[in-house]
Amino acid sequence: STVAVIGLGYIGLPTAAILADHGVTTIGMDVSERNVSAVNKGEVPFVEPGLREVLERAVNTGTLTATTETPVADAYIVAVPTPFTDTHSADLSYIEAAADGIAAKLTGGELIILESTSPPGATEHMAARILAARPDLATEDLLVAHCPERVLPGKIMEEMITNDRIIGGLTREAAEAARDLYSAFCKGEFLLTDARTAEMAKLTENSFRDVNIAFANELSIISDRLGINVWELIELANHHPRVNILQPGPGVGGHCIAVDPWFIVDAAPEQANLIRTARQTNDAKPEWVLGRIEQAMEAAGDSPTVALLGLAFKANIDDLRESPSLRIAQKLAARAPQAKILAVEPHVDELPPALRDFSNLSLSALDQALETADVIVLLVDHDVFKAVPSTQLGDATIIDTRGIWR
Ligand code: SAJ
Repeated sequence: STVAVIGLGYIGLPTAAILADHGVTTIGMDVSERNVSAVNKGEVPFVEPGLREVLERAVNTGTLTATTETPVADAYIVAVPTPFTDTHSADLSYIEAAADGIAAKLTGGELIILESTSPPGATEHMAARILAARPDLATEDLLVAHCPERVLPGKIMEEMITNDRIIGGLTREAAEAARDLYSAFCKGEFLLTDARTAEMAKLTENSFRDVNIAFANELSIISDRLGINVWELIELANHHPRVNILQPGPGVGGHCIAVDPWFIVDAAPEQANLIRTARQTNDAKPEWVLGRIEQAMEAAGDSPTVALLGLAFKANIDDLRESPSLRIAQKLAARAPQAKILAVEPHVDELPPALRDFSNLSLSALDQALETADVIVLLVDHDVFKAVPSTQLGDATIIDTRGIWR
């Protein structure tokens, strides 16, 4: 039997590669011609440790091929983006486009799995859209399930195999069929439920983390005001057997935790108060950091040199999506034309589009930035930054938003 994976991004590509590497005939589909030809050559268009080896193997043995057309298959895994709109509601247009492509290929009896993070009701919506396009098929002709992906970027190849999987079927039969598909490679536990609960479970996990990071971020602002070292504070409190506070930072980034809680807020706006406030707290953190940087710059004189260490949304990856560090760099460059801003991001070769138009900002090597900066701002806890000895920081003013140099 053949599995088609629709969308070859951060989730779809590893899923397709791992499936194929476990002997399943897999066809990857993506609208991007460039992605498809890269994949067919065994090349990974983004950084994810361990993916390249598995992809190469799958392509070389011929179990994985990629195409820009939705293929005929026995099972479909939809792993397309679900971004949010300006009003913080989910944009389902990519899911709808995938559904339309799949609908045209069905003969009846296929399994269709939605993996994309989705607001409650999206799986039902996808099934209804397919059936509307194919009035010749009956509801019982399709097996539809929602199996949210919960792997951690940077550890995807490991977690995709070891994580437990939530499997929400529109019917019990659909859930069981999805479980059988994932058992080709997944060693975790399979947790069968209905589609709506599965959708909400995924959103809940990321909201849990967002709320807890918001708590840490609020503590860091309170501690700053009270003259307390927040890192020491949290370390001490975490010695309590039932306390486990997360780490403050410059804000929350990525395409998941900074987005998913809004889907809950959008689905229940009157009730989701804590979840909304956490989102706002984390979204406000970059502005607070900017305030600290501006203070330090003022103290450093008329045309200070500022080193910004890290642009990615978290440690040891090259992903800049929704990155608070990127936002801080962009705002600082716009607001401080008199300053010389050196952005250090060892995981990228060139400035991202958002930073290209500023004459006062350039990409810099780490050593050079540390040598010349009056103000050093640590934004991402990359290992290369952790390894910097304190002697190399000289007498610059240090703003360490991740607490790695305390
Ligand atoms: N962050 C902090 N303090 C912390 C932890 C994280 O400020 O103590 C920040 C990070 O720097 C980053 C953001 O939060 O900007 C998110 O990073 P993350 O490592 O917490 O999570 P993601 O976005 O890489 O992946 C999350 C994971 N979800 C959970 O841990 C509940 C992952 O398992 C999901 O698969 C992924 O979202 C997803 O795709 O939904």
